[in-house]
Amino acid sequence: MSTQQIDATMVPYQVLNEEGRLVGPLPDMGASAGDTSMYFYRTMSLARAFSNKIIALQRQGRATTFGSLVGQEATAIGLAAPLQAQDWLATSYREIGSHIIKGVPLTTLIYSFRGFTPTYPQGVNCLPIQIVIGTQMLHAVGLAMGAKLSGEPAVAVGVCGDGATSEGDFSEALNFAGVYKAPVVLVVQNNGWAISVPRKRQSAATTLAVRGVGFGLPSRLVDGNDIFAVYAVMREAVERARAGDGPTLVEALTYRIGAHTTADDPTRYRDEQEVEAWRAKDPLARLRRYLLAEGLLTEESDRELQASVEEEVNEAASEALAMPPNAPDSFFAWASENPSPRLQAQHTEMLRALRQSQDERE
Ligand SMILES: Cc1ncc(C[n+]2csc(CCOP(=O)(O)OP(=O)(O)O)c2C)c(N)n1
Ligand SMILES: [Mg+2]
Repeated sequence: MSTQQIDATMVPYQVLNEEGRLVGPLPDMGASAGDTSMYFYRTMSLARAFSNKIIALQRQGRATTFGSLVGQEATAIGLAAPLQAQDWLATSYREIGSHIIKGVPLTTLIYSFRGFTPTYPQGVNCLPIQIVIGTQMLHAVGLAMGAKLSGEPAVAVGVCGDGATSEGDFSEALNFAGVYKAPVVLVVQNNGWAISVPRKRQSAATTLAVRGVGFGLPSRLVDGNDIFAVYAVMREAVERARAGDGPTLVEALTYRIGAHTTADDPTRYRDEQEVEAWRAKDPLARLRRYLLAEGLLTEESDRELQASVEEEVNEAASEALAMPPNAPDSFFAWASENPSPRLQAQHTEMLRALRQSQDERE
């Protein structure tokens, strides 16, 4: 590894600084950089409105436990924006914004947070969120290896948190990706905490990005609250993978402003001062300042945009709340095309238990 390659894992890449001023070149965002910047801003706003809505529904007893997305919108949107339709996405629960970008309807997402098995549309190539910490990194590498074997020009992106990097699955994913030169980008959303465990307890390595070097992977550290930087680094990594040049590890430095989930009280383990310092680096406020200065947004058009985003989320929520619950055993349909005898036995047992509890209620 050259000194330059090590530097890329130590110094976070930044394009838009905390005051919303450009400190690096804007990435190539297609025909209109202005339109794309506004698209990023709207989708980031949508992800925040989505998070606030589900937390409100949870408080009313109408949604399940939910992990706040607030503060991490630039990473979630920036990591998915360079993907094409045939590319695969395998994420955890903190990347709902990435699923929105990939084309999963809001209604489907909200339905899943009512506790029902969602039906992701065929062709969006996005796996449902993974709660078992770290496993989706192996799924992403597997999808990438499959695409390579079948000669499809598809890239896979796997995303996990800082805590997940201590799971064996994370190291195995990096190892397989490197050895098989899989067309995959592995992203770590380092938001400082794994519930109450701080980042420094996950690894003695100076950064998580530098861990990729030991697996022979080009690795990048990026300011995860800077949408342009995340997009630039991801675009380069995705295109490298598509060109047959292999995997990349990306660590995005961000922060979870809210609670881990609706079942968590972060005041018990972290300092309010730390939260305040990160609030000043808010990814949405930063982009907003830039857009206002560029004349792409005004106070009035922003108010309209925020109102339209809220309306979109509210409409999707009304629709999702009116949908009938799917059968409790519906997830068996997704487990395997040819269920094993053991899986069939589990299905039969579940149907029996459901009938029994139904009889007991009557
Ligand atoms: C294999 C496994 N072990 C433990 C848990 C319980 N758990 C849920 S979230 C979490 C912390 C994950 O932290 P991190 O990877 O940093 O993601 P973040 O929540 O910060 O986005 C843990 C330990 C789990 N879901 N899966
Ligand atoms: Mg974390």
